[in-house]
Amino acid sequence: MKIIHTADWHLGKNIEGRSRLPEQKLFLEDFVRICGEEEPDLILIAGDIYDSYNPPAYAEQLFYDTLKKLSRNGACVTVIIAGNHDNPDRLTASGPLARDHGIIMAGTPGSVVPEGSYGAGNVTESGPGYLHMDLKGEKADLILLPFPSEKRLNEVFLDETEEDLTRAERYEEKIRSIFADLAGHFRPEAFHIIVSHLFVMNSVSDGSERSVALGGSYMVGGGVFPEDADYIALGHIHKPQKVPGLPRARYSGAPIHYNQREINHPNQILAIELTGDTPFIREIPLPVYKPIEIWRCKGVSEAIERCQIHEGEDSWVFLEIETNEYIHEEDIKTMKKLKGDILSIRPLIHGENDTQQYNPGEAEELPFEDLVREFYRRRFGLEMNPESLDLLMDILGEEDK
Ligand SMILES: [Mn+2]
Repeated sequence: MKIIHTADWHLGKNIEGRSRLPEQKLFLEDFVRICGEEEPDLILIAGDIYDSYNPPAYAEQLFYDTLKKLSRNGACVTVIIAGNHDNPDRLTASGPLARDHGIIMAGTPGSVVPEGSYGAGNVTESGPGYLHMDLKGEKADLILLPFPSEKRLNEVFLDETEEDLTRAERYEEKIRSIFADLAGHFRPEAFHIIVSHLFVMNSVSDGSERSVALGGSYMVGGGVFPEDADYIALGHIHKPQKVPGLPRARYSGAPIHYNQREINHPNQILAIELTGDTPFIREIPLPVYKPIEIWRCKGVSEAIERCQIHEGEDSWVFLEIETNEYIHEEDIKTMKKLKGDILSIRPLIHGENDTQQYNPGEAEELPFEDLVREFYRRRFGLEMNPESLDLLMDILGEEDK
């Protein structure tokens, strides 16, 4: 059985208010082409299809158009789960119409995929969180766990764990027991596949999902997964990676660099051949459709010169200028006229921006409020206004309750 695994498309996502749609279109064209060449039996999209609960109409249109092409008239089954950025109900609303194209969707933990035919696939049995499928003479048993926020889990699965555990421990315990229970439905003669969108410990975070650990779910250890899974397709972390100690679990990573912290990641999708023994996993590289660059210049004239040299090049630029004075509006206009895709121009006042470099361990120790203030200072070169900070702390406090 041949599988293609991808995740974290974030369709509709912008950068500093500028659309990434042209890049997303290029990726989807490549994805359709690669899947046409590879001819997988199964495509797994492990969450964060869209970037927001209310994706723009063009993003939805792009998604549906892509799904239709991927199905090769139903020859390939595509399985989609919701990530934390997706609206589960909205994502799966088209489910009944999508069935003929071999598309299976799960929005929330515990969703039941109706039995019946999905293109070339036939779901012969299903229940909350799992399904059995016949697919071109082979059998595949799937466990689908869309983004398991604490809230979504509590709505579906009852909590019977011990009182003396911390919330994070209780959460991990719950995830472990969900997988263990669902693995009880694995048939010995079938391939065992898990698709989920969550943060597994020891994964190297890229920064962009850090807030999620604060806003509704926690990291879990790799031990939460059942041992007899043949492949575990994960989404949520944008840097492609293996989960330490779990050779069969992978994050495919995002197909596009979505912020400055992601620019050194490779972009790729994964092709997996399941044969009954160890899965054979192949990384299929994707091009960087439009690179994000950080230019640090010594003074305004150097910055203008650099804009001239790179005039007309297709890249996003964060421009940092070392200076002791105010950057004049005229100079900013000149730079932006030369290089249209400058996302921000940030003055680096001498001696102020190189202070306070935390080691990762140190930063973990600091109160969240201090980290936010420091982040804001570094990002914008300004103090965060106290009202905004209070509001943020209030919102996070409510989340805790
Ligand atoms: Mn995510």
